[in-house]
Amino acid sequence: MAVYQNIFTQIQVRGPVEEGVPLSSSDLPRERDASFSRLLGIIGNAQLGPIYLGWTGVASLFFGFVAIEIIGLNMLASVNWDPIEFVRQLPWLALYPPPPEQGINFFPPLEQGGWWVMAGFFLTVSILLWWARTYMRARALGLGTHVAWAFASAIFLYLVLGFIRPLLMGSWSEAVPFGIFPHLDWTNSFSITYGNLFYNPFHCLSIVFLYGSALLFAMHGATILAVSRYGGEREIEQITDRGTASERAALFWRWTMGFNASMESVHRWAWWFAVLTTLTGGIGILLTGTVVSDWRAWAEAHHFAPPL
Ligand code: 07D
Ligand code: 07D
Repeated sequence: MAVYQNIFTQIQVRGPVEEGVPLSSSDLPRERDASFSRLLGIIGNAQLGPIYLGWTGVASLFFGFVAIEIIGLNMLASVNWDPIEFVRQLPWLALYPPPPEQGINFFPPLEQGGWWVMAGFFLTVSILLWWARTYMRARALGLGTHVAWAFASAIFLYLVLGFIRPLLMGSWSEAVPFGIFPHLDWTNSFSITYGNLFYNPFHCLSIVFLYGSALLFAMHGATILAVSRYGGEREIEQITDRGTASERAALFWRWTMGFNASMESVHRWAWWFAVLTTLTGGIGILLTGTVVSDWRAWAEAHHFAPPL
């Protein structure tokens, strides 16, 4: 056991509540009601609360609740308001967008996708308000707005899937339904309808960045944990009073793969990989059906795939 404790990182020692630098006296009440959760720290150390809500937070939760309510009640109606069946069949229940004959009708009959349009509208408002919250809280703390712009990239893909591309195609019926397996069925049939998404080079790029994000995150998380015995996770000390942690971490990667990112640039790598996953993905979806109707045929024509 002693050997194990040396090989693996020791759990961080829990310090006092991190209150941060008070911005103004009005921020002081937020220092109350903090607790710790080792589970939320994945058996490490994480602080739970207090939370800042503000008007964007309250409004976002409200609209999100309205959206979920519309989706949930429609699903409940689809099983004749039977709560047991609702729970049993939940993963397969759906709220579908309007049928093709409705085109882009912003007010289709409720039973013809009207509920879907409403739920989509409220969900989008909720997500955009949450985005505003990430932007405004960052500015209030004097931070850069990197989190907000990364989130914006995910929202771009979401908007492409459910709003921008359906608009370009002239029909809500192109959009994704709400529902756990129904949205997977949509994903599958989208690929089949447009000639196999594997041959869409932007889908390839998106996969590169998705897999790359997981790899980078694993490398970075593991590296920092591996040097936490030298205080590697204590960023302030690492910046102001460089010890051996970041030097060893850098040396490890230089030895194993010939170069090392810096304490700063590794986060740029991570940011770009994450952002490009949904950005390239969104471009790939935008092109599908609008510019390219069959990716396998497109790939053949562009010598990206051999003739079948
Ligand atoms: C771990 C952060 C926490 C987020 C969680 C998800 C909801 C939905 C709604 C019951 C990594 C919260 C879930 C709020 C509840 C109802 C009506 C993020 C983490 C825990 N998908 N997808 C899932 C969404 C699309 C695809 C799971 C959302 C596209 C595939 C979950 C969107 C396509 C697979 C989910 C969205 C697509 C999934 C787990 C929006 C192409 C799976 C997600 C808003 C990109 C996996 C049963 C997760 C699964 C899965 C949510 C869009 C494909 C339900 C909210 C249309 C192939 N998707 N998805 O952990 O197990 O993300 O499905 O665009 O295999 Mg999806
Ligand atoms: C969905 C961004 C929006 C999410 C937001 C979050 C809430 C929840 C939560 C309260 C995920 C809002 C959150 C509302 C609040 C709480 C708890 C990001 C989203 C704003 N594919 N494929 C991708 C692979 C195939 C298909 C991307 C692999 C088949 C379609 C990714 C394989 C077919 C689409 C990817 C594979 C197919 C994709 C998604 C392998 C199906 C897309 C990236 C190994 C048979 C999407 C260009 C992402 C895309 C997409 C991976 C296979 C279809 C890289 C690894 C061939 C239709 N696929 N795929 O980050 O962008 O999504 O494509 O087979 O639309 Mg694919």
